[in-house]
Amino acid sequence: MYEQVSHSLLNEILVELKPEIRNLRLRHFFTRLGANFYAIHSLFRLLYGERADFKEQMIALVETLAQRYIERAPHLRKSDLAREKDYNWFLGQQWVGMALYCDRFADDLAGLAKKLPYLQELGINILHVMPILDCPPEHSDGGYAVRDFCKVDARCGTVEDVEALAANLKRRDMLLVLDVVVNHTSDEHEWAQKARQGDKKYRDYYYVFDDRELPDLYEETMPEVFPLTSPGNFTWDAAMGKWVMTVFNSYQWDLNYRNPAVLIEMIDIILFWANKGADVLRLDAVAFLWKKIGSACQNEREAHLLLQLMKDCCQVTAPGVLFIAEAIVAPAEIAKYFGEDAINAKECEIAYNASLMALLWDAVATKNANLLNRGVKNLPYKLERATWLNYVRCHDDIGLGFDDNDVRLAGYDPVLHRRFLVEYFTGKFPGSAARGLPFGANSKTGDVRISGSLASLVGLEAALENGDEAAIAAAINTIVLLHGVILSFGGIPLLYYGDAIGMLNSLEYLADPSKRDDSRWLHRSRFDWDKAGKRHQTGTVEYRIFSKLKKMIALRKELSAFADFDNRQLLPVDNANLLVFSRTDAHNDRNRVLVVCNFNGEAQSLPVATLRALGFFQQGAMKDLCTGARVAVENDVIVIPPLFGYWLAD
Ligand code: OTU
Repeated sequence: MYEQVSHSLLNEILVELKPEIRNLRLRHFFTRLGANFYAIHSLFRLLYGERADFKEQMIALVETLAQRYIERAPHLRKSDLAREKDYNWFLGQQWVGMALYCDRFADDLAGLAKKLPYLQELGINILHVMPILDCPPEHSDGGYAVRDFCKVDARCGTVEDVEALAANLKRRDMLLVLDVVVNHTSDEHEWAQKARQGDKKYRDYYYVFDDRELPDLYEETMPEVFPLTSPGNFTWDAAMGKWVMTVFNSYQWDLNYRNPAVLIEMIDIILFWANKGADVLRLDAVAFLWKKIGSACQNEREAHLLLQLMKDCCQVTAPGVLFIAEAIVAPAEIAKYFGEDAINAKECEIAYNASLMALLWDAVATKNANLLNRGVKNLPYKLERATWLNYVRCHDDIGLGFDDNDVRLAGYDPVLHRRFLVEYFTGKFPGSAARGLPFGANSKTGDVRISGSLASLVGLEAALENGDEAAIAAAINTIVLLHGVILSFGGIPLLYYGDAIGMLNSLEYLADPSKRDDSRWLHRSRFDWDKAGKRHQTGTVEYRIFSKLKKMIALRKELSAFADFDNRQLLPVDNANLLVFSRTDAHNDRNRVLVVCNFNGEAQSLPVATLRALGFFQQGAMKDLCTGARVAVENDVIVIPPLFGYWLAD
């Protein structure tokens, strides 16, 4: 029934399109529109079917898709066709990413282009340039409070610089990832300014209220994202004399997707950046897209429908472009951002694996893999043609988003255990050498998150201060171990810019009143190129970290078993200090790697009887691919050095 309805609607729309669109030769566009129209129409109808202007809005959407297709450069259309053909192209093991701030890593986009050889030296071939769009300097939230979605911040350069960077990366077989902040705008965005001036059209772009009646109802069930710096979810706008929904900072106005015009604007922006050469778009804060009184206003079904629509529309105009879902939510919810009710990913092809990230930090603090094993075992089922973005550290805080049930099964009380982790990483726990700071402490819920650079959190800063060589070695080993997991786990590893040279916390942000209260700036320092220079000096900390990561990255790219085709098997072992899993080449099951990680500060032994039954250690020994060392079985066990990971093969 709907199929007929959608088809006849498509016919009508095609007739009503602007003449300049109708007359152009858009063969691939119309094929893709035909293939996706049923889905687009059904989703659009579910969200906006009740509206009197439904058909006008559908036409506006199709025109947006067509306009952006017309403008899409020939080389991008060519790459779309190639990727449509080789549709699993991003699941291969050759991809390794890094996220960085353009202005903190290099000065600007032109300068960044000159630093690409550094990234290539390490083996990075996916570059996530964190937000570079125009933001009010004092109220930028690190680039996530956008004032103009089509203008690059003057400090970074111009849109042309982005295009030049994309072209440069392409020549190097590297991919460009850019952010699209889909959930909110800066309060200085033109839409917000117009809303403030009383323009009804733009007031409908946001959640604006005359009084507290509805805001109070929302507040009953909405959690707070930044309870310290921006408590509550609504802000009084004096100029307008009204309340505005501001889930994040008070200067970030939430967009109202109940209005289809907002969705069409955002799809237009997505396609604008696709046309500037982005290979992948990171959609920020996607869990928050739909607000509903009586709910937490996160992970709502409609948020998923919106993402499916964004994907289907992108499929029509720029099918080669992938989406990353940034949804830092409960483990069971994250995987839904690959697409609900689907077999193949129909929302975002890639999702931040925030669960693995948090579990790794638990293993660092407890020095065992007890909760890590449970969490990995219960990682939700992932769709085909979907992959995780595995990371140790990113620009945000570390949230302790474990499944409470897993925490209990691991033998801990959830509240006490989280308290322990916060005390551990802020260095308050006896014996802890971590140098983190709390972030977003919420006195009402007791929730606290953690800021700090990887190196400082694993004790490198303290160890260097104390000149304690054993502690320095342990910190370096921990950094390498954690990267060893994200490089072998299955998915795209994403490194954070200072971590490969062991960058420490920076307290510089405390001098800046606009940053002072946001401890996440502790780990967003200016990249230290002098320090990076030491990566070639044997024996330095920088050399010890960089050279090992470089080696592992190169190795990962050679191991077809590390491509992500749901080919990881978690192996239960008796020793709770160890995480053990196997990776098997999806096309050749004799091609296997056994990953064995020891999170404890003492050497651990692993009985091999069960592994032998699975076909490992048939020759009495296996080879550690990272070091080339032979790992022999003695007394029916192998020994794993402290804070060390093996990648074993026959
Ligand atoms: C994202 O963050 C960005 O990564 C943050 O840097 C921004 O401040 C924020 O959006 C607003 O744009 O929304 O889905 O705990 O983990 O705010 C998760 C803080 C997000 C972040 C959370 C996150």
